[in-house]
Amino acid sequence: MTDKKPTSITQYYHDHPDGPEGADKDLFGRVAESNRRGFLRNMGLAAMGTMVGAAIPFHRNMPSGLIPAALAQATIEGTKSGIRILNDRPFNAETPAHLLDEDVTSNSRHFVRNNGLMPTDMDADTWQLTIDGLVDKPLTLSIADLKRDFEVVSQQLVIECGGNGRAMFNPPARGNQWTHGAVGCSEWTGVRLRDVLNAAGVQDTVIYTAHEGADIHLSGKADKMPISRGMPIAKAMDDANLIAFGQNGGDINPMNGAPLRLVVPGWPGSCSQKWLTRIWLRDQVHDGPKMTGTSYRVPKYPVAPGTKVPTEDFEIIEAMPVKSLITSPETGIEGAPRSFEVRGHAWAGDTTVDFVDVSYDFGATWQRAELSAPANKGAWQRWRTTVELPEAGYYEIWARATDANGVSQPFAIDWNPKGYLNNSFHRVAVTVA
Ligand SMILES: Nc1nc2c(c(=O)[nH]1)N[C@H]1C(S)=C(S)[C@@H](COP(=O)(O)O)O[C@H]1N2
Ligand SMILES: [Mo]
Repeated sequence: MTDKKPTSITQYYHDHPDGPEGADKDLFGRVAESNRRGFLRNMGLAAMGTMVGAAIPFHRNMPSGLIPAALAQATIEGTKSGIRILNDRPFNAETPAHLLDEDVTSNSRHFVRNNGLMPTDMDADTWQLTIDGLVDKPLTLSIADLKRDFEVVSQQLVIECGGNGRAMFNPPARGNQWTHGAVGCSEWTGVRLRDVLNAAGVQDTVIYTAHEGADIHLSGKADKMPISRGMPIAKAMDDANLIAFGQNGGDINPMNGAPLRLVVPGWPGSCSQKWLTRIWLRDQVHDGPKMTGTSYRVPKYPVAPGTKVPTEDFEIIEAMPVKSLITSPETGIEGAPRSFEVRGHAWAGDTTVDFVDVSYDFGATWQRAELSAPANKGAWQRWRTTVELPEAGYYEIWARATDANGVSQPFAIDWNPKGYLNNSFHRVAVTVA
């Protein structure tokens, strides 16, 4: 038990001298991994009571390891609003589609996907980034060094989790049950990854990057990383990638990787390492945590739903597929007028969106939407159109984007074991008065 009065559950777990496991043990009397019900006892009960601001009459029924919803909410209070929490430890939250209506996603509405616990120290003044491995000159840079030695640019960039849409898989796929909202397009400020790699001198033998961050493994073990992914060097040299220290004109939201993160648009969000401390250049495909097995990997061939696929038949996900989101109207509205604007965003991995079509008759007919060019490479594109519905009743609005290679979103996608890459149409329910 720490003697300091904790101000939040995150801080309590962070500050505990025996790490998160010790915190669980103090609060619940046993570690969270246990399936049995624990008790909030003595000091744990007192600490929890202080944190929720009231006594907990039914504390004896609280499952071991349960973080009260009030506290999960409190950890994001003031920095996130309206986002839907899927999991509190590690913390994962998605943004309802209608809250993604802004052209540029505000900090408070950018989804959060954490594989571990946030770092305790996120001080921009002392932060250091190391570039090493197969480079001519290993570099250790502060954020001030980055700002001084490299061109600083701001770009709107899409980050989408590879598992966005997983909730619609049948049979269900394990993992966070993202519906549509594990995507965002903030304006990120930083330096180009390419410029920094060039300054270090990329050797000819390099084929892959490896990214490391300062977040903490759920076990609390210092020698374990929650996630460390990488990408082929050709993708790393794309000038859209940033080593970012700013989000939407201010600091990066702590949950989105402050004070320094990678932003790699178009590829699974997991390539965009948060709380970035190291980029290591390698002569082999990176094999860090969440690079191997079935993580961010899909079968090389279509499989029937529910099939067990041998791990050697999986390949690493690269560019994300073409996709669109309806951000207005909000799904479930009742009493809509016959005519209203339908709008949203569309994006397409490493390419751009050519057109977006909208249907209100379950896909029998489609009307073409107006579509804007991306603000810059890696940004999503705004689309809008006005629909005129023939009479009162229940309708579904569907949106379907087609990319510059002529590839369209499907009605339903091929199932895969981990539920990645679901780019089926977004459907919104509307009842007309
Ligand atoms: N250090 C670190 N970086 C990380 C992760 C993480 O858990 N730790 N999650 C990754 C995943 S899976 C995604 S989808 C994106 C999400 O970025 P966001 O939380 O800013 O939305 O961050 C990536 N970078
Ligand atoms: Mo992700």
